[in-house]
Amino acid sequence: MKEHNVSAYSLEGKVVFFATRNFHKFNEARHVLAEFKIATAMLSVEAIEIQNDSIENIAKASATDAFKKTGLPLIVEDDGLFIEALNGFPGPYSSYVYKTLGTKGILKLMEKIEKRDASFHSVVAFCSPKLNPKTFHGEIGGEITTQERGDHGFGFDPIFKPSNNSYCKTFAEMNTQRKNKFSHRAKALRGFAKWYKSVW
Ligand code: ITT
Repeated sequence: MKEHNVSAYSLEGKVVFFATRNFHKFNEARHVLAEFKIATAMLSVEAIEIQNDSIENIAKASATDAFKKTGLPLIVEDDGLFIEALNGFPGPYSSYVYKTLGTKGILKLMEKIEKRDASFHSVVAFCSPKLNPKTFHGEIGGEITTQERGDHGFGFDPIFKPSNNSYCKTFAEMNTQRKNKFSHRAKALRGFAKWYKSVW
């Protein structure tokens, strides 16, 4: 599917509000949800991001806060990059670490480390007047490369290579459609979409 083909008009009238300030996340999500004939609307709301060891708790708190601020049923999606050799760091602190150390800082931390296994985790939290936040998980294993590769995507994409792609590419060397075949976010969103279509 071409990016510009995803339009609310071609879908079946189901619209999901996605509270995020990250356009890349929204763009990936709208393609995944379109597979289920669900349109996605980006709500650029500043939702609270609590400090917590669990990205599930962070996603639930953000979804509840965004729902209180907007009154709309919505999803929030929170992610973490977990690097095995660093005992799961940055994990729930990925956002802060990206802003402070960035991809170059992570590569520096890993300079002498040979075992480079890592995983990306995603939690989608749905909040509505009818139920407490409901969550859906997605995960992809891979490794941290030794240098940045690729111009697509965002965040840690240039240094993360998912393990189950025969192309040996980083996420930043893939377009949105290919990344959506593997990604933590796409997996969590597909779980959400199946549930959403069955109950709404
Ligand atoms: P929100 O407004 O939705 O909270 P965010 O950019 O703060 O967007 P997260 O807290 O969910 O995003 O993500 C934590 C960090 O991990 C953040 O720095 C992202 O850039 C990075 N990240 C998340 N998903 C990623 C992905 O698919 N590829 C690369 N980096 C990602």
